[in-house]
Amino acid sequence: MPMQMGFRWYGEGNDNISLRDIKQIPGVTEIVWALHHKMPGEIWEKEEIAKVKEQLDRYGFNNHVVESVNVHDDIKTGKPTRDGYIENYKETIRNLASYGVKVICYNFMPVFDWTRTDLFHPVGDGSTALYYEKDKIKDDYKAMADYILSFTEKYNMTFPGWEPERMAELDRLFGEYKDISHEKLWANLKYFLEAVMPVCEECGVKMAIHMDDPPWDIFGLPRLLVNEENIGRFLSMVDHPCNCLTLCSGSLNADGRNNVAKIIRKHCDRIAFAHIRNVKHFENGDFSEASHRDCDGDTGILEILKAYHECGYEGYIRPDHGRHLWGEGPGTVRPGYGLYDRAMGIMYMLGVWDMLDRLSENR
Ligand SMILES: [Mn+2]
Repeated sequence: MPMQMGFRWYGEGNDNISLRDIKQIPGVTEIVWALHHKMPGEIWEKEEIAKVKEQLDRYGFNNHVVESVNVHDDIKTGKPTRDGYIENYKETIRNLASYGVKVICYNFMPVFDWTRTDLFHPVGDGSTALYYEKDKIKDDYKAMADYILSFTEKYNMTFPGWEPERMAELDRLFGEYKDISHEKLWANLKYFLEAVMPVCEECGVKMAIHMDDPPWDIFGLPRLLVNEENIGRFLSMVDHPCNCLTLCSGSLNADGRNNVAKIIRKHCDRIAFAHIRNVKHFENGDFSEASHRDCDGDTGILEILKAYHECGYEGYIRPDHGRHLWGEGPGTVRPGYGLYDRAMGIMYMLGVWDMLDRLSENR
């Protein structure tokens, strides 16, 4: 069985890209989906899951991968109320599994999900891409949240992890994380995983944690999934075959010291879901997202694909963010989730993969 190619889709009425469009991209068998109206901590009900499955079935797509079932902040901060939210999470795992879901992507980042300073930054060829300007992420978290939310209001779209309801409570949230050190966050992550692993095992579901994006502390908030050493710690801390990774090449390589291919070779058996994204670094620490072609960025896409191929990777994979092209921009696409560049990313990956197959057959 080869790797299984997916495409992230925000759902009927919530994404300008249709399943019909996606069907025309060669090689895509998986729709990476979610119930985006759900707040962290809410149970995903069977009827809602069934509805999405029906939509995907019509096009012959699998629903095996969900991204994301977000973890409630009370679990991350270890409040007494966490046990109730963990019970809800278990119920969601059971409900998802009963409709065929096999991998749940999630993250354990405090307060903020992915973070960028410009969502539509000119790349130089007429396209735009997500961009991170290091100097802009210092102490003023409110300015950054306002910037992201200005897109939400202007274009009437919400971004996963940036729900206005949560952002309205930033001061309260920051207060709750005041005493949460790296070690406390590790302990709370362990507590959560040890609680859900028996359900995962019983249902055949893998929990696949996404790397922190970017892979360093921001606004004084601790981040854990940031490098090879911490990934090793995470996997041995809860050494269970259902405790897996969403290895996001772009997130990790935002720190140029991370060698993603090396991490793949070391932990391939625990990677349930692969995100392929290319990042271009600038000398001052800024970075821009780039096309999936190896030479357009610094992530080492060819070496990464070669590592997956050598390991006989049979898990799920998808292009991660792409640039916005050919008329795509604010109001027509979600930042990073246009149609064209991700479709080209898929063709690039499949081209490399097919050739690696051919070369290994002839060996
Ligand atoms: Mn990713």
